Amino acid sequence: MTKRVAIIGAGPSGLAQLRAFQDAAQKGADIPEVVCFEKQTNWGGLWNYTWRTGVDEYGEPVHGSMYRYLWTNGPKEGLEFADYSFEEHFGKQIASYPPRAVMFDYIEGRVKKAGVRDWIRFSSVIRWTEFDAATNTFELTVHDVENDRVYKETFDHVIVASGHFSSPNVPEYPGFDQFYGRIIHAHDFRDAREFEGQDVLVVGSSYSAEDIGSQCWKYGAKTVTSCYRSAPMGFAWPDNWEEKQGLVRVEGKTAFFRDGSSKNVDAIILCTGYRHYFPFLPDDLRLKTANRLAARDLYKGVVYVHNPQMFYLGMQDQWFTFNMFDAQAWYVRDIIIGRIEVPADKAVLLADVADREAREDASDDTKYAIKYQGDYVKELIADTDYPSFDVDGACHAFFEWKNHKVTDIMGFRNHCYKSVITGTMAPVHHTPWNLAMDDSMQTYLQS
Ligand code: FAD
Ligand code: NA7
Repeated sequence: MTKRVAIIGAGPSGLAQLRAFQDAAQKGADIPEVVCFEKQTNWGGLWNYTWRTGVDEYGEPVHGSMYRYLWTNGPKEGLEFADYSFEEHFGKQIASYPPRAVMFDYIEGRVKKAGVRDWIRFSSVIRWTEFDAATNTFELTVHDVENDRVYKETFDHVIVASGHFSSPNVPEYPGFDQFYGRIIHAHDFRDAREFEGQDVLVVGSSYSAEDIGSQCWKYGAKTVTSCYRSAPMGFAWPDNWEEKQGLVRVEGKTAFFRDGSSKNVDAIILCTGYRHYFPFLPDDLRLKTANRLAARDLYKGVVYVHNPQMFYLGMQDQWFTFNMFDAQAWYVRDIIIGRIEVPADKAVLLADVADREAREDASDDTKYAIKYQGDYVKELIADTDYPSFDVDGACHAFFEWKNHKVTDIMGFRNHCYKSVITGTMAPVHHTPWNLAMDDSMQTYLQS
């Protein structure tokens, strides 16, 4: 095959795409030349931890939003690769909420085994992409930042796997410029010990607010105050955690809230989400979507309706992650190698998107949303040779996880679930999450 395919990003989505092509090649299929461009010096995307914030050693915006002591915020049984189980990687079943380093090792294990590292050009930032309608090809402008060399290359397909939890959404509130303390976005949060003994305010009521607040609580913040714009998280928080209505303004060290109350705080952490940000794409190729399950303008959640030679992976809001990226990557691979046909009529593609949006909008119930995304995973894997697995079982693990959080928000990570890939039950972890200060892989994997 003479086609050339560019993948932008070697995080879990881009790596899924590499593994999908490698799997087809291993089974004898004719595959295109695949080149993956990764701006960091290593693979793993957000799971590749960095202490850096702001810009990296080359002056590029730091991609990483993960922090020390991060443990998965959902059970690993919901994200396990169908072709590479945790048991295969670690040689035994492990507890259900692994810390970041353990997850990184697992992600890396599969692609090391596949032998695809040579397909990736590291320290290579995609600066610009252009489509030439005359030749039906894309021209990518690449900056090899290590050698400070800019060059252009041509491809038949572009697969954008650059993630969407990196470029922060940073609101400003009156008085921020005069605040007597530190104000950061979750993207720049690294080590909770920085806030030991402090009164911390987290703004937002989603995953980052919950987990960064919990991290600060675990590592010794004096108090945690969280505040919401739309709806409270509503968990049974510990005594020194108070949930308040929306932030209105700050004055000196005092934060004022919508219900008229106020609180003195030392630091403000904006857990206000992220933006889909593609500075390397022109208007006609750039995805513009909210963070939702039915991402806008993506047929089957992956094919860009305005140019079906271009694909996006992992652009949805996520209950399912790694196994959904796999389902998407196998599907995109099969389009590229001619096993799956994309309808030529753009109206059909748009109708598919509209149907997905309508089905998502039909309910705001959490169980419905989890099942909706599970059904999406099933829909894609039904059309490819990605190993079939018990998606409903994974949904069930998510339902249980949700209940465990309601029962005990600081203890939900002490529960364990059954693998839908190997059928084995995870062991109970040796130390409850709130007491496990050492999150090294060595300590976590001790029986
Ligand atoms: P990313 O992991 O963001 O990878 C994108 C890659 O693209 C990066 O390596 C980046 O350097 C590269 N890139 C970007 N722009 C360019 C460019 N111009 N040129 C070249 N390369 C580029 N998911 C879970 O399943 N469980 C969790 O517990 C969990 N916790 C999370 C905690 C935090 C704080 C965050 C922010 C996310 C979390 N997630 C979690 C979700 C996370 O989005 C996915 O797990 C996963 O990392 C997404 O993979 P991705 O490859 O799509 O994107
Ligand atoms: P999310 O899930 O997109 O949530 C963003 C939160 O920020 C949400 O509660 C928003 O409130 C809130 N928000 C957004 N803008 C504002 C302003 N201007 N003021 C106050 N609050 C605001 O992002 P997360 O970072 O929590 O999670 C992203 C991923 O990281 C997730 O997949 C996890 O795995 C980790 P709203 O409800 O919209 O009113």
